Amino acid sequence: MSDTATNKKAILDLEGGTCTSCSIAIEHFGKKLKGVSDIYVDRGTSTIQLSYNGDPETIDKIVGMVDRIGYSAALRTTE
Ligand SMILES: [Cu+2]
Repeated sequence: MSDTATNKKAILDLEGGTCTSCSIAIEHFGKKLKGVSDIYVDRGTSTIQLSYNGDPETIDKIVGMVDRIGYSAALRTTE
């Protein structure tokens, strides 16, 4: 899956979905997405901490996945 040399990080603001089962679902489905090397829901700050391949499309997939679960995520920062 991840044969990418670059590993970038992004933080997304998460609206809702911060209870234990939702954050587990987001992490579970997020890890299956191509280009994602690590995903972690920080319930304290209502953010998604993402390590990925740097492709904006990967961010879109995360946002879409969160949306399908019934919550919303928006990109805050990338580095
Ligand atoms: Cu929940």
